[in-house]
Order: sequence, then structure tokens, then C-alpha cells
Amino acid sequence: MSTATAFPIDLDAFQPLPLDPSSVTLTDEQRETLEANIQLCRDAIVFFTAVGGARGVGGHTGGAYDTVPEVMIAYSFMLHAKEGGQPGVVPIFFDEAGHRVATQYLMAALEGELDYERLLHYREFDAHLPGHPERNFTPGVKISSGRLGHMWPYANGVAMANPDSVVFLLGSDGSQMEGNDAEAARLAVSENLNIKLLVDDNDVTIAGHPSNYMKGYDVAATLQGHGLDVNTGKGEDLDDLYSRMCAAVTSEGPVALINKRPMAPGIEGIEGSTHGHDVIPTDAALTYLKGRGLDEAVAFLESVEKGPSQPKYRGSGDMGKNRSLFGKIVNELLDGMSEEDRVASVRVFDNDLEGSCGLDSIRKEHPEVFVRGGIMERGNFSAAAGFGYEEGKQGIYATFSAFLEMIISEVTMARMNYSNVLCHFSHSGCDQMADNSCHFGINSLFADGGIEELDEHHPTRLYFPADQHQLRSCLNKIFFDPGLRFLFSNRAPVPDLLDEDGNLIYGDGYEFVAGKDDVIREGTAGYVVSFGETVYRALDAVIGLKEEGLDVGLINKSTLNIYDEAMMAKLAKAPFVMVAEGYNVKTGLGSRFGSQLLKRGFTGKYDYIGVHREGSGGLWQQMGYQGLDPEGIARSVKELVG
Ligand SMILES: Cc1ncc(C[n+]2csc(CCOP(=O)(O)OP(=O)(O)O)c2C)c(N)n1
Repeated sequence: MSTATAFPIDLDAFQPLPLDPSSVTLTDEQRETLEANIQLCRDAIVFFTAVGGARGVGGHTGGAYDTVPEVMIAYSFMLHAKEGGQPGVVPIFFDEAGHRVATQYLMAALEGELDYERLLHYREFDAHLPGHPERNFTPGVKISSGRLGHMWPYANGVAMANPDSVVFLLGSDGSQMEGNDAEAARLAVSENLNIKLLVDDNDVTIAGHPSNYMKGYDVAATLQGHGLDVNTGKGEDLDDLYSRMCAAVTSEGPVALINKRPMAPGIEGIEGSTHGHDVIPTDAALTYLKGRGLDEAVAFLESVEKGPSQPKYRGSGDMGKNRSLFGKIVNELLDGMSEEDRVASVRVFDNDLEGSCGLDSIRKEHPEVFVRGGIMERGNFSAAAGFGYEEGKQGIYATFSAFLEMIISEVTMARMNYSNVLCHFSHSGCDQMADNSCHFGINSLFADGGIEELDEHHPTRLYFPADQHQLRSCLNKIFFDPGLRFLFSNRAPVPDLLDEDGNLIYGDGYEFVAGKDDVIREGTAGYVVSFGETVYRALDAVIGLKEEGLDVGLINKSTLNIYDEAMMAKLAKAPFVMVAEGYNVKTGLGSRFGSQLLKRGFTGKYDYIGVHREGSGGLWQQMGYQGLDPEGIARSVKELVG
């Protein structure tokens, strides 16, 4: 974390403004104060999220910026309640779109729980300001959020536990696509919960404008259909927003205020565009801050340097970005089919993450098989599985590995229906996950929960190639296989694995064989077993250990759920085996591999390392924080060897 400097926007200018919602009209003075607070907060959000962007740790600007007016009014009601005014209000900004975490950090700072200067370290490694809010992790942050569709149902329970108070839920048109929200709406209505939704209906999600890609989707009509009291208005009309919020708060039961506005109103260059969803580009932020006359903030932003980049590792070559490559390789395979065949036998389901999972290239090259599914992981997975109901047809499905946890039940039913699905789960593990713990994809072996006998009839396979060449060969090999195929990749690029002579291990002539483990380095002292982004780090560790005289070998286990009997026989004779992985130590490969070795007569020493700590923010540093960088892996090997 870089050293503290004073926050260059005067946050002390913020004026706490308790407002009594029984007065539905703002006085001129109240309006002036409210407007000044809104402007100040929007300036601060643009500034410190842009600092994160300039440092290379990313972030989100538009969503938090959008919702400032309703956050400010809700805060005024909270202050009024705190002074004993009615109605009571739970003083927490439940936000179902956790990427708008800038709101949480800013409010924590304004409430005096977080030094203003800390905001300059948004999303930095070890700064405790990760990409999504985590309760008890950042001072003043009272909720954990980040998986869309998970917060409204939760806030319903909070409303039940606080029957005398209003609960605010910041909503978004993206979150509202999740099926969970439909369930939450029904419960809120049937139990007449005193929950007030403030939905930022900006018609922007990651992959586009819902009004374009999700025809028929209408947040207000949907919620009305569930029986909510719904009121639609313009989010940027402050007097109107205020009186609508007063009416919502002073009436009993659930109310949804749908606040229409373009994404990032007033920010030149990103207003109304999907680019507003992510972190604001530095030049757009500079234009904005200059326009606001915030010279110190401009000077600070201009001085920000990119964070340290990842070190180079021994045994590693050129970098490949497997998550993007996925779409390109699928395109090549689709190119090899007639259009008629493609349309009849393949359907590709996006979950609004498109480019992040490499699906953008498929949409561009093969729109005829592409479904822009919106943010509906469970339903889209089942649709992909249903498309692959018949032999010779398959659904292709992609999202982040973290959200694999959401679809386990759907996977079970797909398996029992003998479906054919190729699933690409990108952003596995914790590498480069500034989004932090809620976005860690570490429980992926849950996908292997089928009953053994059923698996024999209809396979479930989990593959995690270690570099771009292995991915290419793997995908070509498994594309037309029946069953459920889970293919994992990382957010971070991975380098090519090299042999002792500096040649590609998975270069020309390599052919992927499902279920076969590969020796990356031979060793007499024992073996590290690894996969994915951990292999090249383990390779560096193994090279170093050999140099120190400990002849450790390395195995790449790219098929996660088949035991390669030849390799298991070899490992069963080894003096030690240590699994090093980017998955959860509680549920990962290491938690089962030792039993498999024992079954095969292993008498050596065994250990396994993986993700075991709450995330630390930042990028590649996440791996070292978990003890999964070369130093950490080498240390664990030495501890095991004794
Ligand atoms: C369950 C889940 N699926 C997908 C994502 C990835 N994701 C983060 S934000 C986002 C789009 C959100 O759109 P919206 O909530 O309307 O936010 P805005 O664009 O207005 O900031 C997606 C798909 C996620 N965080 N959680």
C-alpha cells in the first residue's frame, strides 16, 4: 500500500442534514444543502474510483455515482431517525449491487469510521478496501455484498428482525434480473415487509443495455406483477425524488421506487454508456474534475502510477489469456460446422459477462447461436442444459467461477437428464481478484457432485488447463464429448510452461488426453501436484528447490476429477506429495487427493495448500497472500519434508 497523502477534495464540507419525511417538500435551504452534498459525494466517487483505475486495480464508478441522490436522502432520513424522529430507519445501506462499494466506503468515511485518506487506496493490495463490501473487514462497512440477487432476500429478513423500522435496499436493473429477486418480492409482499427499494434503472449492465438485449424486461411491471407498490420517476429530479421517497417511507409495507436516469449523468464521455459501469477512464475523470475546478484532485490523479506488476517466474514463457482464448477457439470449432449444423446443435448462453469470459468474440462471429441471457445464472444454465437434452446437441455456458456455487442444484438435474453442456468458468481461484472474497472461484469441485454410477453412464468432467497451448488442445479434444464438461480459466493471464531446455511443454505435437496427468518436472524427493494458475508458480518453486538440493518434482493435474492410475501408482511410491492449488483448502483437490493416495498404498508425507484466508484486495498479490506464490509453495514443501 502506498503512503498516505491528504484527500484532495474537502470532505469536511459535507453537511449532515436530518430530514423529516413527513414534510414532503424541501425548503430552498434544504435543497441547496442536499445538492451540495450530492455534488461533493459524486466528485469524491469519480475521483477515488479513478485513482483505483489509474493504479491498475480497476473498480466501478457509474453505479455508485448514479445512486448518490437517493443515498443522500436516505441518509437524511437515517439521521432524522437517529435523533428520535419517526419513522425508525435501519442505518445501513443494503446494496444488492455490491460493485457500488464506493458508496459504502464514502459513507464510512463521512461517518468518521474511515480516514478520508484511506479512500486513496481503493482496491489496493492489503488496503482493506476491496472491490466489494465485506462486513467486519473495512471499518464502517456493515454489509457484505457482491453477488447480484443475493441482497434483497437477505434484507427481507433484516426487515422482519426490525419490524419498527424502515429498511432501505439499493437496487439496480441488473440485480433485478436474478430469479432470487422474484422470490424476495413475493415474500416482501406476502409478509408486508417495511422494505423500500430504490432501484437505479439506468438501462446499463456489463454487456449492454437491457432494453436492447432483454426485450420485454421491465423492472416496474415485474415488481407490480408481484404486488409491490411501485412508483417510477426521474432519479435526477431532486424535489420529485425527495417527495417520492417521503411517501415511500411514511407508508406501510414494501414499496419500489424505480429511478430512471442515464448511467453516470453529467459525466462527459461515459454518460448513458456501458463504459460507465466500470471504472471511469483516467482521461474522462480528469476532464470531469477539471470541469469541477478540483485542481488538487486533478494533480493527484495525474501523479498516480500503475501498481507494481507481477514478477517473472522461472520455467515460464509468453503469456496467454485463456479466458479470452476460449471464445476464439470455440469460434474456430464453429467455423468448421455448416450454419445449419451450428444452429441445430449449439447454443451459447451468456450471463452478462461476455468479454470477461471470452464470449464477446462468439457473439460477433456467430450471433446465430448466441443468446444474451442477462444476469440469470441459474435459469440460463438450465436452458443450456435443456438445449443439450438430445445426443448431438450441446449448450455452451459461461460465467465467473464464483457463481458456480449458484447452480449446483441445476447441475444435478442436468446430469440426471443426461444433458450435454460445455461450461466455461473463468475467474477461477483468487489470482488478480481485486473484486475479492465474494468473487473467489474456489469451490468448483462442487460441480463434481454426481453419483458415481450415474457418472459412469454420463460423464461429468472438470478441466483446468495450465497454459494457452494446453487449453487449445483440451478444448479441441472435449468440444464434441457428451456430458457435462466444466472448463476453468483465470482472470489473470498464464504463461506458457517450459521444459528444462526452455521449450514449450504443450507445444507442437502435444495432444490433450482427458484424465491424464503430466510430469512437468521429475523429482526423487517427492512431488507437488497442481493445476491452473498455480502450476507455473509451483514450477518456479520446484526449480528453486532443486537448485537448493531438494529434488522435488511437479505434476500438472489438468483433469481435476479423474485419477490417472499410472500417475497415482507413481505418486503412491513418492516420499511426499503436496497439492498446491488456487481452490479452497476445505473443498479443493487437496481435500480429497490424500485419501486417493492412501487407497493406492501411499505411506509418505502429505499436505495440501490453497485458499484459506479472506482476500487481501489487489491483483497477483492475492496468491502470495494465500501462500501460493513460489516462496509460499517452497516454504510449505520444506515444512512438509521437515
Ligand atoms: C450473481 C452475479 N452475477 C454476475 C455478476 C457480475 N456483474 C457484476 S455487476 C454486473 C452488471 C450489473 O448491472 P447493474 O446492477 O444494473 O449495475 P450498473 O451497471 O448500473 O452499475 C454483473 C453482471 C455478479 N456480481 N453477481
